[in-house]
Amino acid sequence: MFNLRNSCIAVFGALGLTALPSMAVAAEANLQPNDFVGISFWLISMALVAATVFFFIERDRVQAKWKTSLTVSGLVTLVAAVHYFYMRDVWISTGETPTVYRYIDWLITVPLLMVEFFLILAAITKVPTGVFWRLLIGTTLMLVFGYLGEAGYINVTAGFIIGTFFWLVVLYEIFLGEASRISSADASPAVQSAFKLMRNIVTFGWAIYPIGYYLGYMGSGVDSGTLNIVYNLADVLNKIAFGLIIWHVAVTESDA
Ligand SMILES: *C/C=C(C)/C=C/C=C(C)/C=C/C1=C(C)CCCC1(C)C
Repeated sequence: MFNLRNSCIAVFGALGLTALPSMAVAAEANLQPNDFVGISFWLISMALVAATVFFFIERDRVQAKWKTSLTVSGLVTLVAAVHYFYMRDVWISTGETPTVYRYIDWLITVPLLMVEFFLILAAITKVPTGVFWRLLIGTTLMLVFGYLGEAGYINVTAGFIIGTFFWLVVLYEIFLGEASRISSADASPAVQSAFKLMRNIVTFGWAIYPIGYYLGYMGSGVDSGTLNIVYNLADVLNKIAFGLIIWHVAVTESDA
């Protein structure tokens, strides 16, 4: 049943959120009409706010066992929306790449995205907690080593190689490991197809970030404006579309 109280909390929470950065960052500069990177930050910020409200309101529509998955989707877009406000201000007022905000955002949202694989399986069958921990720890280490390399604490190439190793660890888990076996053996057709779509996103959608790292720090260099636009668009796929796949399977299974 539609729950007015929850919906109001989601909508007013989201509105309050949009006021945050203007209070914290004295943004002297305004968005210029030819600043396409800044415009992409704005667009994606708003899309993330809308997605957050949507996921939280849609929780009311699904069975209890699917609610956690939608909560997590909403938290991912909520955390990303707040970071996008700050990243947008950094870009608009300094023209610099907001790397540290990106990594803080990733450090929270990426493990949460990965845990969604566990959650959609756990909604329909028994899943050992080892799956949860491997997905969570694998993604966290991937990001920590990427950051250490990018920030200069360890060798750039070492950060890339070790980070990529942990990405492969989570890919193994969802393509060949226990999570993948549970999906093919025990999941309903709707959950199986969501699982497959989601792991393709983790393969192809996620590849954009290590490619950006490689080009920016190890290859011939890359224009920071282009890189930010590409990352911003990638986040639409990897955070919003990913959440919509989960929403779709939750609604399908609840109505079945
Ligand atoms: C919403 C944001 C997402 C899904 C970000 C994902 C980021 C990655 C998959 C980053 C991967 C990296 C490596 C595989 C190697 C080391 C450098 C990183 C951290 C860029």
